[in-house]
Amino acid sequence: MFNNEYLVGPGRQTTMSIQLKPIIERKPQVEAYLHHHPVINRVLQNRGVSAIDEMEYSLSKLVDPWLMKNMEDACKLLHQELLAGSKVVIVGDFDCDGATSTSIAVEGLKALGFKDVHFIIPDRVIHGYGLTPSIVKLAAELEPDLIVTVDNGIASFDGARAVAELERPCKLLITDHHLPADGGQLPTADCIINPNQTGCPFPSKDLAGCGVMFYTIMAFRGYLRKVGYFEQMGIDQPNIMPLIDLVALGTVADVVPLDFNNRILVDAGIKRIRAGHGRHGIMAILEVANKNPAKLVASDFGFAVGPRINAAGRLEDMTQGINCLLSLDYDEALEMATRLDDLNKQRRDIEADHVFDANMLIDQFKLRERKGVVIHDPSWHPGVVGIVASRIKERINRPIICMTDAGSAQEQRPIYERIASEGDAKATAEAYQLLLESEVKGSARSIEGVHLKHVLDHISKKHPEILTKFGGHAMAAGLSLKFKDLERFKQLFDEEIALGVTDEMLLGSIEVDIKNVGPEALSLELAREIREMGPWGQKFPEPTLHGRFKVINTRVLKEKHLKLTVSLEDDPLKKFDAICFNCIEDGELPIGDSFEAAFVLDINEYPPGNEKLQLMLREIQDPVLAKQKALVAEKIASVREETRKDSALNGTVIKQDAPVQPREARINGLPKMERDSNPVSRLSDDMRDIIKQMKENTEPKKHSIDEGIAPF
Ligand SMILES: [Mn+2]
Repeated sequence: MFNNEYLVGPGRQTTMSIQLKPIIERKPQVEAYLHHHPVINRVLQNRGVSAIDEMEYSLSKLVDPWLMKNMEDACKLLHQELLAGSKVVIVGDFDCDGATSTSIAVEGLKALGFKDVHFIIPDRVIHGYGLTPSIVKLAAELEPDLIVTVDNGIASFDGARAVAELERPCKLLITDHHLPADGGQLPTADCIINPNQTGCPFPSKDLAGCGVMFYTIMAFRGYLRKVGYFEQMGIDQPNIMPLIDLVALGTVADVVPLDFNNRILVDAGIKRIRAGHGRHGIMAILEVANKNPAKLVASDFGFAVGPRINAAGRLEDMTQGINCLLSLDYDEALEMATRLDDLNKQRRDIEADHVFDANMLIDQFKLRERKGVVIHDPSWHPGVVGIVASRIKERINRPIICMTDAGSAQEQRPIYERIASEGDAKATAEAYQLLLESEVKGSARSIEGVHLKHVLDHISKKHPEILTKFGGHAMAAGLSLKFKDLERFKQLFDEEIALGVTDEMLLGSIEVDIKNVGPEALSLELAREIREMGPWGQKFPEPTLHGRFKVINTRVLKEKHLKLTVSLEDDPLKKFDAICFNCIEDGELPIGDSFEAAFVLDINEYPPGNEKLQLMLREIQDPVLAKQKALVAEKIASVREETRKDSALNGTVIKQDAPVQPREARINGLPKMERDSNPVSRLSDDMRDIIKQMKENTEPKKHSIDEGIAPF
């Protein structure tokens, strides 16, 4: 093996080291010859595609909805309620999958004849996730005859009981895609549709919540056709295809694996939008996001549309996102999309602010020395902690939990702070007791190989008193606990992760399809072909290549992205445009430098109408850069340490989990440099200065009197 460890600076007294992530070439899963282009052939083999028609997506190849357990019962129930003229309340969820599922349910049921359809979305802070008794209470105010959950409900035992106990009788249809509780127990409902419930033969287990609801609508339409409903009513069978763009959006935004069935759904949605037939809401969001609908790819749902919808659920109320998706008027939709875009900008600012805080806590408390990291800041926004956890995970590559006072601690902390400021010791102690008993909650993100839900299961089995609530998947989870147990939980989480994690896992790796590609792999034609072969996404990744390059030219864009002209190391004459996003903090690439990179083939369309190949560099690997990066990281850590000392001198001690000053006071206590409204770009400037200084200091010395002379 090659030595990929670089110590910082010769002879420096430091323990900091930077290791390059190994680049791993994916192995072919099949041997079949699939495509005339060797790159695409290998990409498909790597993904286990066994015949080329698996890349031809047609709705006729969708898995049969009648394979879903209880589908017949669900249709009978819906038919009964339709004939009875029932009032339906959809209970959705506050993320993009929940919003698209809700929209599909509302629009689909109305299209099939329901006249009185309403929806409610729980508030993340007030009700929490799922069909909770409090959301049932809210739904009951609308006097429904039928409650339909979408993208939630499979583990809502109390909520289902609350529906059964309603004074006014109300049926319950649960549709969900999440895993049932440990042991497979299900809540009591009139009918449950979920491909992941025990005994459901539906083969595609990766449907998102929106996919499950779309399947229910699809089956129900078939059922109504079979019983002659449309004939009796003298109406044409309604077209449900206009729902497919919602299915595509929710499926990509929920990051479920894009298995064959999901790729068919996503592809159909993308084609509809590319042809200009997307719904007003989605078209309007694409417009405010500056995306050309005719060139839409799956990742645009994940990076452009999804975040704008999600911003509503994070900062205000997902009803805004759903109203935009359901809007029947383009101008109205555009107005709503503009509002969503504003919310998304706010979300980005809040996120940058929190990420800055989190980085500071990590450096200050040397949290990189832990295997599993838990950080808590009472002022963080509960709708944003999940993204903050994702960002920090990318940086430190460890399982991480970001927590805030979203539970009862949010009410208790200001009370405690007020009493404490009044100076009555006894009252303060009592208020602090109440604060200790109150609840904090957070969002967890994991790395490859660490199953978060299992980790939390283990902790909960060994220490049943610690976690008041938790749930989730392998890569993401949510949890609540009492503030008094926080320090102990930090320890337990670290220990539990340490049991299963290896150094290799903490280092991470980069997977590519082909290593050391030559010029034949770098063409606009291939880039176009790859784009047309999509959708690419979760568990069916966009083709990623690896090559060795030489820097011909570099230019910094918007103070954070690097635009380069490069050539392949072995072929210096052919030049290629390349771009690397958000990499300026990593250091500089000198002209003439050689580096390795993992990249995807991207098409740059600026100026419009002029398509050019652009290599989108996902990861640059260069020993020189790695050294710089380590130096920069160390320098930044020391700047932060000084900042902390300064703010301590100013009387604003930032101490984790101690009673914390109101946010404004804290921010005002920081030196000017750190208080820029956009700390990320601010930091970039600092770092460029540091890099510049460093370069001056590491310029090869012409000669040195010490050189070659023994110290004795
Ligand atoms: Mn979902």
